[in-house]
Amino acid sequence: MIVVLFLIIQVPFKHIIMDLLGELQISAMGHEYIPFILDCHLLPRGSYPPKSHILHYGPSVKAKTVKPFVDVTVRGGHKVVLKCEANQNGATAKWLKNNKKVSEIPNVTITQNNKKLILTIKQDRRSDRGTYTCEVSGEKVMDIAPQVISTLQHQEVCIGAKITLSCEVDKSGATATWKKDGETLSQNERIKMCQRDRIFTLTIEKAKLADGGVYSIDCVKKHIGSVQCSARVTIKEEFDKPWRTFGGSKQDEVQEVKRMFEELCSLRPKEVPLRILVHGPPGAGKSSFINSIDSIFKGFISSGALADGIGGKSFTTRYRTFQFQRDEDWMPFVICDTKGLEEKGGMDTEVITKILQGHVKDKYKFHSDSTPSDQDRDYNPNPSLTDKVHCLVSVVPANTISLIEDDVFKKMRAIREAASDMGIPQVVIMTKVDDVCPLVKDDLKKIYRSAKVKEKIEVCHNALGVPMCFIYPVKNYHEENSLNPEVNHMLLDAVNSIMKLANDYMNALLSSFTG
Ligand SMILES: Nc1nc2c(ncn2[C@@H]2O[C@H](COP(=O)(O)OP(=O)(O)OP(=O)(O)O)[C@@H](O)[C@H]2O)c(=O)[nH]1
Ligand SMILES: [Mg+2]
Repeated sequence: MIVVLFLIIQVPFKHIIMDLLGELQISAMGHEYIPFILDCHLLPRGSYPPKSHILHYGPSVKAKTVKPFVDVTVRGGHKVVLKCEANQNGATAKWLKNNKKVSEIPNVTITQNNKKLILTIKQDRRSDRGTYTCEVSGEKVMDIAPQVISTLQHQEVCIGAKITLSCEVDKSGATATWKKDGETLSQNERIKMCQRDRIFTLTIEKAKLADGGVYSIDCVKKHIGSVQCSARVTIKEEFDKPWRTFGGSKQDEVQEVKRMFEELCSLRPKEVPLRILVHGPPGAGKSSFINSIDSIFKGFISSGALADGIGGKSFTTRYRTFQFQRDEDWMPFVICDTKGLEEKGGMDTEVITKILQGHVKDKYKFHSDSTPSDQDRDYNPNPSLTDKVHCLVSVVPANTISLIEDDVFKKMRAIREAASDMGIPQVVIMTKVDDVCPLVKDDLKKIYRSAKVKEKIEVCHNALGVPMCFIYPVKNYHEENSLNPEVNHMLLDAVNSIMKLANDYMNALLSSFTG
């Protein structure tokens, strides 16, 4: 390949004549005390210096110690001679190429004749490309800002993975400031910044959705100048591996759903029925959850527990108990529906506590200003073991979880406390996951790969204090008109876990009676 030696002199009053056919001539105008930079690039014929080689100027240092280079004419493949002159005999000169001592480069010789300082490149080779600087008596003729030689790269990172951004500049002694979306970053447990000579690295462990954005670095060489570069980091909302696996073995979906359903039907508690209570904010999907379980038993979309799409006040106004049937057999468990917890005031906590204790009969009509008492015909003064609740299920909508009033969460925590005092196990059903993550809406199998869903589960865990492992994301049947194995899979996974906990609690109650 034919190469052309480019010599660019960034000096005011200098005049450059270039012959792109392989010849370059530089003529000095004879100004003796003008500061200058000599930047020498050896490039393939016809190409131009890349943009990053454009020089930035820092403040000039005393130049009167040196005369400018004299005129130079260079032909491709020929020798290059760079000359300058000190203002006194015996001045010591240090030649640098890309900030490295030139003496380390075999192709180059340096000579000094009294005030004259000469650098000779024997033959122009690709490796001679670079920036040459002359320092006289420890004073640089001119220094230039650092240049980026390896820039930050745009990247797409899976949530939870490590983000690494690196950049290299051509000069030692620079310091860096990292920014994200224009805000200066500081180090913490997850974010580390390090520098190895000219290489700057930023690492962020366990990437979160909020880590996505534009990262930039500003490399500064004090009193000289600076250079910046930036890159966009995109966080993929899908984990590489699911963060939780569905219960059961990893068979074919339809087979697995059958197996889970059989497991549910084979439940044989020592006392029946096991009683499950759902509670939560209005419109959370409590009734839809019960309908969805009923649909799995019936084999078609059912609507025994009336659900409603108009928000605000609770659509369910009565305490209702639902039992499920498979062919001729009634299942040994019931799920009880309640009205949504009021945002302000009301007797919700007291009423639900009475339900937990087994004092409230089926079809009790909720009143916001009273609790069931032994005067009421729907009051059960002597609840049996099976009238009591054996598992409390809090239903929370994933799509509006952050909009739920604090007072509602307070009530839910108070109800959980009452249940805990009685030793009742607790589970959270997080509904409407399809509304929160398009990934899941398109493919329900991605439920445990979705970063959004995991984030909502964490919010729920923090708001209610229920361990993450007892929070089940589900999608209820709400718009479909036929069953779907993936919806059933999620629902059965949750229901099987609820029934195991309830059965376990029933066994504990029985052994405390007998023991
Ligand atoms: N997208 C989506 N919508 C749901 C889901 N579950 C329920 N819905 C819808 O949410 C709305 C409220 O559902 P309900 O089951 O009536 O909620 P609820 O908790 O019983 O409400 P109240 O009885 O009023 O306290 C209805 O329009 C349902 O169709 C779900 O998993 N995904
Ligand atoms: Mg309801």
